[in-house]
Amino acid sequence: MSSSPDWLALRKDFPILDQKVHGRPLVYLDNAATSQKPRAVIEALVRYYERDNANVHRGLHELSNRATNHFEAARARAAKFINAPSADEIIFTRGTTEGINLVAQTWGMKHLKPGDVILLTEMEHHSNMVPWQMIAERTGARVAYLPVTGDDGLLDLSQLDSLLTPQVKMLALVHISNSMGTVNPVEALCARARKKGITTLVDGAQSAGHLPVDVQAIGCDFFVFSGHKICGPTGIGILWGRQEILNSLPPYQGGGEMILTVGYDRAEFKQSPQRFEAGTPDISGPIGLHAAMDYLDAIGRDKIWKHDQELAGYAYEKLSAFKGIRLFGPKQDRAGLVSFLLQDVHAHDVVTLADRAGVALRGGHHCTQPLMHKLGVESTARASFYFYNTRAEVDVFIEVIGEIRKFFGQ
Ligand code: 7TS
Repeated sequence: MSSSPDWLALRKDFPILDQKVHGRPLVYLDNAATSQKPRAVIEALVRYYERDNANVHRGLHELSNRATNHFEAARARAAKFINAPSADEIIFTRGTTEGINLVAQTWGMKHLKPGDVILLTEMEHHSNMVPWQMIAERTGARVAYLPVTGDDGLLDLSQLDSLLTPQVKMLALVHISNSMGTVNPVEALCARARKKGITTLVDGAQSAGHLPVDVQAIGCDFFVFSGHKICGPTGIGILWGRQEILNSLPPYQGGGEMILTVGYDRAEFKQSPQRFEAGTPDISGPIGLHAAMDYLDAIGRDKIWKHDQELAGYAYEKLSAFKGIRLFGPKQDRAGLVSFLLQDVHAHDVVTLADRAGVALRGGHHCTQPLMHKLGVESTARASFYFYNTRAEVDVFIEVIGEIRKFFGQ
């Protein structure tokens, strides 16, 4: 399929978008926080609960077999979605946050010792920062950061060599920044780390549903993302890790399903993925996520990416024309979001007034508080796009920002 998708027809797959908010047509530009769900995903969830609901992996009856088959088919689909070599390397989590916590607590407890360094970047989301700070505290390791150059939201790669010391054991970094829209050169960074024997984790929360992802091409050791940001349900995410690493790690939580045998004193554990999936999992989540991955790949993530970038580029260009506006993130090659501040107007006021006009934005530190501090701001306003957004919606957004400026006498 080389022709351009019919974006307006696709938009009709999302029932939620067809509504008014405060009397104005909803313009949903908070996709970096969570995406909306197409009918195909909603129907997959309903179908599962209406026909197949049973616990997985333990029943010998028909419904349990069906539920298990759907659940495991979703795992295989997730492997294909990111070109993982094996479905056994796919662990179902609650989301990106849980995936990173799982790696920090299992890999970190096994491999980190006093004096070791976990290298992050200054643009990490709190969920790729706090779990490492916590494990550093417990193991005596230390967290270090690859700096961001400034408002352009780029990594200062000139510092990399001096930061990649022999003490660095883990490089964990974000693929696409949720507050800046930066697309980081993860392949090159993982290759540099790998040469030095450093384990790598890539936070794909903002990338997995927006561009084609190939974990083998990226060359990382772990990759994490959330279902709810890629048209899937909330409460389900994916952690991919290399099989040899996963099977060498201690379990994350103990309980049913993750054991081979249990005695009163000790237990033996299964291999990945069951090793990391104690208890009854979220079953409908993977099934909904399966439908979401099918839906996105039927469109083509290469096309989604182009559409995202076009909308963000257009919005960035229009916003640049406003006098006194401060724009964050790279001028070129940005992902599908724009982060900005109007002169002397708090980001929360922008978001509240935009909401009155039906435009859903996000204002705040975007869970990148240290980066905001570094840039000398408390918060920014952010518009984040997805394939169901249109140029006409960007025009509404720009018009509304213009009205807000007038309201503040600008
Ligand atoms: N990493 C990045 C880069 C993110 O953008 C987010 C969520 C997370 C991790 C955490 O994902 P979760 O699904 O486990 O919560 N980002 C945002 C955001 O930008 N606005 O709300 C949530």
